[in-house]
Amino acid sequence: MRIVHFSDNHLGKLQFSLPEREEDIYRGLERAVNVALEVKPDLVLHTGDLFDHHAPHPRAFVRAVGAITKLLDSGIEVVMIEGNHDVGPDTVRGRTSSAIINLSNLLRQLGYDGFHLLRPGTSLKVKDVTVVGLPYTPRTVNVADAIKSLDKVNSPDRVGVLMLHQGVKEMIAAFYPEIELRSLLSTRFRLIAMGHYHKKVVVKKGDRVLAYSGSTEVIDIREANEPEKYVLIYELDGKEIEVKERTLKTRPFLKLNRRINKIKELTSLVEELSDLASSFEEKPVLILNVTTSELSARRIREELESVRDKFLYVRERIQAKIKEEEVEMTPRGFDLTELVTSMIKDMSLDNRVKETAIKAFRIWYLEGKRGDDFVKALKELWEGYYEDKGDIP
Ligand SMILES: [Mn+2]
Repeated sequence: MRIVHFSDNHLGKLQFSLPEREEDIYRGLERAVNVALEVKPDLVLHTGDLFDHHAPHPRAFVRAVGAITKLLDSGIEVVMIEGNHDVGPDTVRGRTSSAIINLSNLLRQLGYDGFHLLRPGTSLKVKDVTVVGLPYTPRTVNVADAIKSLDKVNSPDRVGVLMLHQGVKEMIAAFYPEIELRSLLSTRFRLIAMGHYHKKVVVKKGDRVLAYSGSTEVIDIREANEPEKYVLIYELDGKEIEVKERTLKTRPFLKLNRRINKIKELTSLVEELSDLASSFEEKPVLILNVTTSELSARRIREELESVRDKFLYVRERIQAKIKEEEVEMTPRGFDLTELVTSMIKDMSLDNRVKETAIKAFRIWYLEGKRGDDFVKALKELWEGYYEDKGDIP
């Protein structure tokens, strides 16, 4: 029994507002599908966030259908769960809409029966394996209990496989986890395939495997630190589950942190960037952080102009060092978080509103999220609130 696992393609994301990045992201899914076609598994597990939005652009939908039907046409069963990006509020109808439900309906209308969307209460049996899954479940719901009730389908003569789109505390860093590793280990699942976290993590505990395959392209700029992407392959025939991996080709991402004070250093940085860029087949994305105490940000930007064309996209952060006397702007012992929190608490607002405002402030100030990251974190906050009101079908 062979299983291929991939996740978090985020189709339809127009990263940096670049059509090239939209295309790269489609290719992430297509490359993962090609790996599956090559290794011929009995089953493909997709652990959510196939789409970046619950109402994806038709282009994203068409590409998804094209890729998934390639698998189905070659007799490979596809099992999927919904990630947090695949579902969202349908404000007109006052309920949650799911791009995966729409995909599933379309595939059924086209006559495919090898596509399975798993939700609590449904399971799939293939050979000696039973697969169950949970759609993304926010922290406002007891995720551990939901998993415990899925565990009931497990029988000793079959291999139990669980699919999740959640954060697991001990497996991921700097993310909002909904569950702890021990609550997964207290179940009888032999294989727990996960999505949500965009980096690959494989944990073996005795004869069981817990794994995040990661995303298939760099979706968030924070992934630029480790831009390698994978498809995981599980061989279930022996006593132990054997885990193999295949690296996916992705757009090169370069991240450089430099301290530049002299013009000479600036010129050699530009030369270095030029050499780096031409060492790749495809134009890379460059994330450049420059600190300077001598040069102006404008001077640095002017110099960078000559290499900008060699990259698909350059995101530069130029930080001029603040002089000593400017640093002590806030008196010692002053705690901005405390001040803002008590200000909000004093306001005559609904407690829920106050709580949300405090959380939003903390995301901005303590977690330091900005731009898209900040909007995404706010969205998650808001989705949690929305789901808590019981609007999930
Ligand atoms: Mn994701």
